[in-house]
Amino acid sequence: MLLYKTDDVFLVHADDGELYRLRTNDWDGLINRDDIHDYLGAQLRELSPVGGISPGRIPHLRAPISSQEVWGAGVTYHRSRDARMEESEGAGGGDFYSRVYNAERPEIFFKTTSHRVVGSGGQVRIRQDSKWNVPEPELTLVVTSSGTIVGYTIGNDMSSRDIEGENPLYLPQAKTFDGCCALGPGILVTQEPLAADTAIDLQILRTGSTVATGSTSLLQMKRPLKDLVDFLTRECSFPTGCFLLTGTGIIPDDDFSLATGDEIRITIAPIGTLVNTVA
Ligand code: DO4
Ligand code: MG
Repeated sequence: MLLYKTDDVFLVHADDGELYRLRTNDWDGLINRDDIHDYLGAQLRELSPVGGISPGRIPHLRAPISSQEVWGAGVTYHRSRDARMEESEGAGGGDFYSRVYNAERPEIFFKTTSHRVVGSGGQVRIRQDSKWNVPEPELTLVVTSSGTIVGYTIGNDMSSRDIEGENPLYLPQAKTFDGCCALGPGILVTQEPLAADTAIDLQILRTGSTVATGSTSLLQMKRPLKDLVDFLTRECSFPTGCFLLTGTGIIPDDDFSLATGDEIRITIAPIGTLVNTVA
């Protein structure tokens, strides 16, 4: 089932195709439940479907986050390793990426708190002091405070490639700035792992025309999702759970940079499409 946060209510698009309005208004409490799947199932049995709203056009949709931090895993796909080795070659940083790709310990970095996150339909930003900016379309895990993966959403880890490439120590500036992350449209709550061949697709439109596309699948990911979560939660506690972006396998060609007004569409079919424009 798919869980959506809106300005005033939380909605569930259930497997019967209907939308239901939850009675709770505690998002933190809800998405931090290890038993959220069963809890929602029990709630739905007591609720009546909401009429008049199409699941594909939910009004006042918000990012599915409240007080959680967003973290990122990096260099989890070949494509990401290669692109970053190239962009940082001049700075002597190339070797770090192949080393982390092959190491037991993954790259994990703090991305942002929720106030820099937008939902589907919101505006992401590019840094004004950067000339080379890309979206990073990433499967994103919803992790509870016990370290359990209870759901999946779509994330866009907006990144400044020239700042990252100039010096690996500039990573926090390349990754964290206002409007640096989008999450949504909702959370897929499931007890089943996602299919191994789940596809991630990117499309970028400029004044209505497609200017970049890309596709990958979870088969291309180097590390099991559980390993990423285990490293993240080893020495960090998350009182209300957290989100973990799992890395990008799609990087547009080197001559591409985002521009104001671009529309970024990221699709992971079981979850939906995350749509954002660049402010
Ligand atoms: O080390 C740079 C960032 C890696 C990243 O964000 C990714 O691979 O998705
Ligand atoms: Mg990334």
